[in-house]
Amino acid sequence: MSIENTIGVSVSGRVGTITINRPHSLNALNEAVMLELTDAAVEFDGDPDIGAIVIAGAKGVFAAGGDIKEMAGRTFADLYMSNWFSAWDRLARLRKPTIAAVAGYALGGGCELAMLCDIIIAADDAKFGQPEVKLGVPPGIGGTQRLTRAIGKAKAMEMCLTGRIMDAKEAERSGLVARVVAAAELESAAQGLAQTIASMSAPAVFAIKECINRSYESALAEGVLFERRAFHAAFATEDQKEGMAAFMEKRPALFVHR
Ligand code: CO8
Repeated sequence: MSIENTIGVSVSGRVGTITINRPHSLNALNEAVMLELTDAAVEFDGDPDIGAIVIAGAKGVFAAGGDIKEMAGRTFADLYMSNWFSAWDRLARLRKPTIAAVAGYALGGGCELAMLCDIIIAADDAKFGQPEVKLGVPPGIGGTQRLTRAIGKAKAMEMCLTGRIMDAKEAERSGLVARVVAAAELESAAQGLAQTIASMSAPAVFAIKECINRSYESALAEGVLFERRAFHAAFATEDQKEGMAAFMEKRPALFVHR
């Protein structure tokens, strides 16, 4: 799968994990990471034995952003003609839930990669920021859009316009991350969360992710109607029958993911 082996891939139970592994450059996201990571994620998304995907960084760092050394010499024509960064859109299209396990720096493209995931869990030493302004560029893979939706306009403006770094506590308080854990517990917390999600009915999980994402794209009434139809459709699945029977029979549900 790998071209330069910039990532590690592993499977535990129904969880697929992708670990960015370029510690000499603080896991900076070069083109190889972009292609290898998105390929691996798409592969997990198509694997019926995987129910959730964790994205992490090796050696106590998530990612210190796009690889500045790789991109410094590129021209407008290079980026425009290759539609550079568009491969990241593949992550936004995954149907399975993705969890970013963020330790240390999540800067620039690293913060944007975390925000491309459905849930961010942070170690207490995590640091989030969009410092691109200091390099003379705006964020490039959704930072101005997703950060604004996550933490609101005032804080997103402040962070993107100054490059200020936000610590884990502030990120949790601001709604950017779901939970902060001790750094030593990050991996087990992210795996535990992913295993819990992966044990649920996959059709229900897919529908919930679609419905929540729809809330960003639609008016409230349209979103509520979309959710109602998803609820109706769940009654066509075996898992709905099993889940409700298990409740009434006072036993754990055994989902078959269809
Ligand atoms: N790109 C390339 N190399 C990097 C990057 C980076 N983003 N970040 C760190 N490195 C390298 C350093 O150059 C250094 O290498 P060397 O030892 O060869 O000099 C090594 O990693 C260690 O870094 P430092 O010595 O700087 O470590 P410090 O602990 O002193 O500082 C910081 C850590 C604060 C994280 C600092 O390294 C830093 O500011 N890094 C840059 C952060 C940044 O500006 N990020 C935004 C980049 S632009 C972007 O993300 C746009 C989106 C692109 C998406 C691309 C997808 C393909």
